[in-house]
Amino acid sequence: MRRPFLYICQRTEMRFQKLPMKLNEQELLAFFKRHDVNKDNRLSWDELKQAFIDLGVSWVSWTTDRAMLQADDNEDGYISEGEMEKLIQFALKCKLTIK
Ligand SMILES: [Ca+2]
Ligand SMILES: [Ca+2]
Repeated sequence: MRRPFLYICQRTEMRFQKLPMKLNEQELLAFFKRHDVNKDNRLSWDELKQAFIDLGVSWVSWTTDRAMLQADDNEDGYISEGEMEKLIQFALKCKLTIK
């Protein structure tokens, strides 16, 4: 079951208020692309998790699960380039990048 987007953000917001970074959309896109370590142009669960670790997210596995649910449209377990926009919106809406 997918939960409504806003519900997830409300739940996560509190936990991410102290993050040290503030990135805009383009910086986030570049940031996530840098975490495609095997260069297959998509982010696996582990690659995404590492990205959140580097962002300073404290509930990393939880956040990675939620991000996957939101962004992985075709449910293949990877965030492809076409799905990254949703991933970025998730990060921005949940204030993952704001101090
Ligand atoms: Ca990859
Ligand atoms: Ca996918």
